Amino acid sequence: MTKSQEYHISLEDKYGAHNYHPLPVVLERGEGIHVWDTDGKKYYDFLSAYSAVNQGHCHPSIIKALQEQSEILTLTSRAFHNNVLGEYEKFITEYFGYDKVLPMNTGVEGGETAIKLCRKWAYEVKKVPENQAKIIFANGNFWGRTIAAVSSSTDPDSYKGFGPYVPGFELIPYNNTEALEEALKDSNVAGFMVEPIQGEAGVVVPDDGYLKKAAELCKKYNVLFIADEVQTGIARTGRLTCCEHENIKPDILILGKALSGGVFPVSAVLANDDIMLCIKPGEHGSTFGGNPLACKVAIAALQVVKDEELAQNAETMGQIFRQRIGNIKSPIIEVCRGKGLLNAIVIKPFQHNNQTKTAMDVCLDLKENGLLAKPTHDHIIRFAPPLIINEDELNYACDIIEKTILSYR
Ligand code: IF1
Repeated sequence: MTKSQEYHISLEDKYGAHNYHPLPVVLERGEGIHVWDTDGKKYYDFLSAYSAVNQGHCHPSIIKALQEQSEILTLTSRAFHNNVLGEYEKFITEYFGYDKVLPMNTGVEGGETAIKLCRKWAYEVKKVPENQAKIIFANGNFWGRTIAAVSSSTDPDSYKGFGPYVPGFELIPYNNTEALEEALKDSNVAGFMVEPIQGEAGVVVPDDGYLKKAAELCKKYNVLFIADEVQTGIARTGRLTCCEHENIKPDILILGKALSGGVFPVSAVLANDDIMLCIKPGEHGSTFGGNPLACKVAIAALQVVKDEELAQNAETMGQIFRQRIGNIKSPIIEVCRGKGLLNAIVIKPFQHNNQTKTAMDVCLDLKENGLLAKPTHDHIIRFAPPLIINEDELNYACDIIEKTILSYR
């Protein structure tokens, strides 16, 4: 650790809340799939800011959109119309195939918006008695840090010490359609909100057909199927949305993160009129939601996904990644799993130089070898590079991972 890096970290330590424990690296530049630290060391970014920079760091056309609009009009609030919002709403609703979008800023605001929309629909359309609407979540879910989000969490690190919790949330096992059907029999259930692949839980991929069956059950019991695609969306798993792997269209689709290419906080909730119009003027909003700057950035970010065929690349590169990592002959890798370029390895804790090594230790060694990744929980390492990565770069990164894993022999 150089003096310069120690200085930057000391400022964060003294003046910033201690709500994170970052890897000991201080970044100062990002371009494409690479980031550089303050000493000029270059890294492969295999976290992509938790899948927010799918298009690569500082993508030129997204930055251009940001620069141009930032000199014209950045924010009007929704008290007035502007000449950008409608253009963006038309673009994104046609892009994903929904009647309407409710624009917000962060992923968790998207989740909150989806829950409010679902409850409103329950009272106005399904005729659930007032204040009795229930939303079903899966064990292991993660959709942010608000009180509602942690109220649905099964991870003590997320919810402990933040009660009392939001009522009307029920939990069932993930990847279990029998448990889901049992829960849906309650006529007060309004929605089932689920990640098509659970990111924070450790890239937990459900069985083929789970999502399709879940969507069918929701239809059967007149319950809204809400897909949290904040992390799995925007081409990350090898399709534009992860739900597309099973040809399902959620009643409510939540997007965030790479919707802006990591350039600006932009999230969106998409639904058709019969659901979206349950929220009337003045019943929901946000100061920055749908601001002209965010709209122009999001249009550019989505255009990049299409023009550079990022979903197709994620699919192809993901297969190579899982094949390469799956072939590493090492007793410490339990499994390599994922879809597209959202993958993870499960590490068996192991002894090395008379020390018990965990996923964090492996990430520290990966960093020394020029690749940045972060563990989720003690024994899982998520690998999620920008979707623009090409085959040579991917193989070079896999060489780094292989060299690091084999160094523990
Ligand atoms: C942190 C995790 C990932 C998300 C899904 C909604 C949101 C997220 C599926 C909320 C956000 C971020 C939050 C960030 C780290 C990161 C994360 F490790 F926390 F769980 F990606 F897996 N739905 N995930 O993954 O979006 O409000 O953050 O824009 O809080 O540490 P947000």
